[in-house]
Amino acid sequence: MAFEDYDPNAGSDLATSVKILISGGFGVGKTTMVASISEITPLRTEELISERSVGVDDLAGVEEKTTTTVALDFGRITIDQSLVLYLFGTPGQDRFWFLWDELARGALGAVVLVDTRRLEIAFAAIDFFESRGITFTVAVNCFERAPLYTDVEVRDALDLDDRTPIVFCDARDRNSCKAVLLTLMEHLIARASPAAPA
Ligand SMILES: Nc1nc2c(ncn2[C@@H]2O[C@H](COP(=O)(O)OP(=O)(O)OP(=O)(O)O)[C@@H](O)[C@H]2O)c(=O)[nH]1
Ligand SMILES: [Mg+2]
Repeated sequence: MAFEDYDPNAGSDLATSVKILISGGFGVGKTTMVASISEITPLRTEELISERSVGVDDLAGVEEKTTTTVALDFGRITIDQSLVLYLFGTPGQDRFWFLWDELARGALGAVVLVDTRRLEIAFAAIDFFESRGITFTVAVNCFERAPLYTDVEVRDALDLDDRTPIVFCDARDRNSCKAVLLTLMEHLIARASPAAPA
């Protein structure tokens, strides 16, 4: 269902289900975010990063990482009795890009998680959503050793338009992840309102 068609007072007892993607580059915290926020045990498709990944996966900046998502993460969060979000975490590595089109099918919106130590790996996800007209919010996952930038600096570095919200979060913290999703939902509502610029 398109967001414009969503009517919380449609007279049905059934909640509306909305598909949201949690995306971004390799090792930015996508699986962590889905696990933090999901009210069901999340489905994960993690595989060990093996010696065979050497030269294939770029581990620079995330050397301590031992597993990686090879298909998707899946979780669910109930916003209220009329709205349930289904969360799909994308794989982060280039070699799983072919899955993104399938995962994005029917998605209402997306979160692009970024790590300020490796901002440039966010471009692929941003380009993907911009080119498909999928509304997204950027969430900076604040790793301890990552440089601190203001939202203005992040917007500038990622060449984002003024309307795309940027939020700072800790992917390990449920309330922080909830705030990210609420920002995305508010952005989707603003985009869908008749007064919103095209
Ligand atoms: N310090 C800190 N560590 C984090 C945070 N978020 C995630 N991590 C850690 O960073 C590592 C990468 O997190 P994942 O959630 O696997 O990242 P991902 O984006 O799903 O990775 P891929 O699926 O391989 O692309 C894990 O070891 C997490 O425990 C955070 O906010 N702070
Ligand atoms: Mg993952």
